[in-house]
Amino acid sequence: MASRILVPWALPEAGREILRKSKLRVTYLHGPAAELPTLPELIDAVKEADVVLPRGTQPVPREVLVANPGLRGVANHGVGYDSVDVVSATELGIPVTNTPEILTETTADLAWGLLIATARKIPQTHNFVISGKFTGPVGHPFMGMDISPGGSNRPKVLGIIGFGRIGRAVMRRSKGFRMKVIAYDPPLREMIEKTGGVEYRELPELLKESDFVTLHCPLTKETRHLIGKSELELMKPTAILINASRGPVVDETALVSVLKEKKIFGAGLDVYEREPQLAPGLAELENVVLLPHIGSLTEETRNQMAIVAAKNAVAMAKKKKPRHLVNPEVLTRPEYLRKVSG
Ligand code: 8YV
Repeated sequence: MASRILVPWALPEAGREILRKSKLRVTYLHGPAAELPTLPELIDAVKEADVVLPRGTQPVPREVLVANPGLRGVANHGVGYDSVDVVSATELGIPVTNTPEILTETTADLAWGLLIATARKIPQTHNFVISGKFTGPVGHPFMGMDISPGGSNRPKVLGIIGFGRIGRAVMRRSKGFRMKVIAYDPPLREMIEKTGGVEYRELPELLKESDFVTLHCPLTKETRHLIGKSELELMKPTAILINASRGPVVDETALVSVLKEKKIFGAGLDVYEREPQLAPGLAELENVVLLPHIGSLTEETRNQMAIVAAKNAVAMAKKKKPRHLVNPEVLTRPEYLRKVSG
């Protein structure tokens, strides 16, 4: 009997084509307007699947993983996999894959777009013009912040938290703005110190020194609320925070109060602590730019992510070792070996 792949969302056509060509049995589970299934619906559907291909950020908790003892793969459509209970998956002998590298440059572009839009109040001034209020020269409250050395000829300091592929891609883009780059990422300290054009800083020093702080770390128990009230209060009153990583890295309620009190200049967010809900008061602030998690949202990138996730799913459905395993230790677990030997 052909293996079964469950896709609990509206996977782009490029991915569907890979699944069609695999001749495996594929079930799509989502609403007419691409609404995601509820957790109970997902748990029910997984009972009839060998592999599940969730959308990035779509929760795959332990309840889903234990619903089918025969489940032998989770192929995540996304580089971040905090939405999947990987510890339980490994324990249950279930390999988990992601889609790295493809979206690195696309997400770094978006982080820069968010940084420039926040520093120069682009959405606010756009709304001002389209509302018919532009009747002559403008000044406060649209006064922006320089990213390049600007009038003071002082190089601005870019503080990168998380120096993985996307963090490094953000650094590459800073060259054009002649910025001084500092970075914080304890596991990658040695690499940072060996990398030209960037200096290592401990977190408090980075927060005090930076004109722009940009987050590019995965969401883990170490990075949850890495940026809370005390960290935000170390930042300069002229500083800007950018988050295109994961919402819970920042204590969003603390951020709202710091922004309300104008203790920092502004924030640009693409992700939220209780996504898609926003912390109370965030949407009312004038010193923020808020995007709906579009970091990787380009045609080319999402199609390529769909292709890679589909290929990972097909490999695991065919009991082959997939690329982009995030829990390679699963390959030696008896629970996994039992599933793929049968
Ligand atoms: C989402 C992302 O996964 O890759 C990630 O980690 O956050 C995004 O690309 C995206 O929403 C795709 O489903």
